[in-house]
Amino acid sequence: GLLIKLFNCYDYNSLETINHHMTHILWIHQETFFNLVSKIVIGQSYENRPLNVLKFSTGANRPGIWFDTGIHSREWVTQASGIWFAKKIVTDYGRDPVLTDILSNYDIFLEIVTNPDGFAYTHSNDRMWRKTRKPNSGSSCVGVDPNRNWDAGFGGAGSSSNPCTETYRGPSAHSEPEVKAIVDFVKSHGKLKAFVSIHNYSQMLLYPYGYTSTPAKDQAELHELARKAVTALQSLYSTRYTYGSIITTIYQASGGTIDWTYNQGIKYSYTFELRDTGRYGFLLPADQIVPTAEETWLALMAIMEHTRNN
Ligand code: ING
Ligand code: ZN
Repeated sequence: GLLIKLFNCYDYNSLETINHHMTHILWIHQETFFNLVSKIVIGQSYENRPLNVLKFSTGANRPGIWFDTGIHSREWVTQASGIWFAKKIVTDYGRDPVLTDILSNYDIFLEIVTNPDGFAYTHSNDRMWRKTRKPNSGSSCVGVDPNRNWDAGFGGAGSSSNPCTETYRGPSAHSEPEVKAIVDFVKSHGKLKAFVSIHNYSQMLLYPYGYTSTPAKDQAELHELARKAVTALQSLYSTRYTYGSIITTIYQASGGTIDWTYNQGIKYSYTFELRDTGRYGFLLPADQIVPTAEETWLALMAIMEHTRNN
């Protein structure tokens, strides 16, 4: 029936259905655990959609852990996993001692549809749309790559000045409202300790840097934690991940999200590339959503545990 359709995690959902999921999570869990989860709006997209962030919190003035999914709109398994993570958090709080302890010390922020204009467009017009939907002056091509738009090596190699390419960096750093909203949030929060930005596909766990081959000063620790996280992920369904810095593991990319957050002082800055390695790519079958989310959660827990212990 309708309810089963509305709240079915096992399929890819429209923006409206994802918003229904979020409302449902808010209703149920505000009754059960008063105030565990709330919704904050950190800004508006170019097409004036709210930029919604779920906040999981059990006390005031806590440091924070950030997760985002769907900054590239066509990466549908990420938004779908984001919904699963939200349900997992509200289900496991008070039951899983490790998550409960993390939530006794940290707030968790989760932006599920980080590029809502692009996401709506992947449903209405072009399943393979990656960028934002802001027009570019002097060009008939639309959109900016929101993972090349950050003020970290902005304009360098591994990004494009051509608005008609998939890696167009935009006219200036933080030109995209979807990016600027996160920048403002990170700065005003001031106490984020981990920042994880989730993409697909390639089965990789990446840490800074992407714009330079100079190693991050915490490279040894980031590498060891990546190894632990990938080991945890692999323990469930034997999914193999590679890991390392962005530039040495995937390719050089300038203006990326986690290079900026790392330079802001958020040591545990990571990017995931979820399933698969290219057989289905962005068109990952829906029956892989739950296993992908489940295994990824184990890696996220490893990152959160390490953050709590350090
Ligand atoms: N891959 C990422 C991209 O934006 C990446 C790889 C990750 C680049 C982190 C820079 C920083 O190209 C996908 N699939 O989007
Ligand atoms: Zn991506």
